[in-house]
Amino acid sequence: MVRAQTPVRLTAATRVLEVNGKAATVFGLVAPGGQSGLTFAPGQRFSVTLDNQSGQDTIVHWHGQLPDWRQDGFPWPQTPPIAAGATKPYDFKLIPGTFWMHSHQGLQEQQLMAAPLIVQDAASRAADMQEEVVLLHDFSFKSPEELMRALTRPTTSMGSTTAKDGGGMSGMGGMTTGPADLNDIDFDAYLANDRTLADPQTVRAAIGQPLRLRIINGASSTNFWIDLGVLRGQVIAVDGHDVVPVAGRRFPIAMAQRLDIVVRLPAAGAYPVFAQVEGKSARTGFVLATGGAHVPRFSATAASLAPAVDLSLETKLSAVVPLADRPADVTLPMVLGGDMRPYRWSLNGRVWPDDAVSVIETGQRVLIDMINHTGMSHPMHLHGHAFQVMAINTTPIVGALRDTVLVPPRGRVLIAFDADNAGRWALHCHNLYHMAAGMMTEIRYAGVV
Ligand SMILES: [Cu+2]
Repeated sequence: MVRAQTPVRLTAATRVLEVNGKAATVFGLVAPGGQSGLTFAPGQRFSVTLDNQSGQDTIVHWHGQLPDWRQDGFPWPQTPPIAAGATKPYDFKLIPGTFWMHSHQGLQEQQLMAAPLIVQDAASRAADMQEEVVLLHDFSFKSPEELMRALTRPTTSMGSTTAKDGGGMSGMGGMTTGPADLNDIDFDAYLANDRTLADPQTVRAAIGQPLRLRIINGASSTNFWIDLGVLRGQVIAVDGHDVVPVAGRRFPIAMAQRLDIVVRLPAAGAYPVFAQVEGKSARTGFVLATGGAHVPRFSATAASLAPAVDLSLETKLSAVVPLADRPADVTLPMVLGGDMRPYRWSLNGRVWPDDAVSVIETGQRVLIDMINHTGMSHPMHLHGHAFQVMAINTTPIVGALRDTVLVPPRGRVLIAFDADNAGRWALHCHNLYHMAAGMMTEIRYAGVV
């Protein structure tokens, strides 16, 4: 039986968090029950009324979902931001998996206007597996505008919690030929579901029972390593799309990516799951514990620095349902350029909004050949399509389906998608500050105006 859905009200709001013992006013995307974000049952549509109570103009992007472009949540001229106090209705077919939503307006994402968007599928529902959703974020008591000004100001004098120390570190992922440059910003805290390791979320789970972690990297400018400690996990999906399971204890997650990891607790006790910042000892996390187990305090500082997030996992991934095997109709070269000084990031030498539009046609198999000429990695996100990773540094793979892929320093990643969603679509670096400094372009279907 198909029931008409009553639209869910999602409120873009402000809220107050306590971080490191201090109050901070941030944004949120809040469901009627007060929880962050939305969870949909199998077969439900994204029938939502977005109520903008944030006090600012905003627009919210349904990251990884495949709506009509006018509902995608990008501030095109045809789809302007929602004014403060206004509402906007949405209705589109959902695809199952771990997704998220975030503001695509200015730098609001840094102020935590981000939340999970979970769509259960019938099989995982039937398995009745315990699930936990964890949204990671980076946090600063400074405003994002202040952080951006520190990055773009011409001098190099920067405060300790604002700017990077400038040194960078050697890439350890085997992809780089020169020093990699990590972490544009030194944040005041890193959050897992709004909490630090001083007061982490504790999830109670039974011994031996499978537990599905849906981990979302909602950070604006931070790549993490997920460290399961003594637990061993299996990655079963990335960016909401099922992969042939990959086992391990440490997995990289770039900005905007998601990892679905199944773990089991081997015995009574408390098991921390850390998210450690690449190039740093700083970490956040949460705790899995059996009923009644004592949960000790876990340090927010790891014993050693984490290496650069790399493509070590990517090379092992393959989609459960890959794209059909067919030749490409068009290949779009995409050169990732730019530098820290001046702080400007480009695609094919152009800086948004002065970008060169790539025009494609419905029905084409499109390749994008991304070549990174910079000393930083860039998590590249394409709106409106799931793409498959086809080659890493010219080595072909039958990779994962994704919506965001990391292109390492001086690395090269080839992706493919089928042009089946006519519209205007953004392709951009998901480092918020790189995007704001120009690393964005448009892929437009011929005939769309
Ligand atoms: Cu970037």
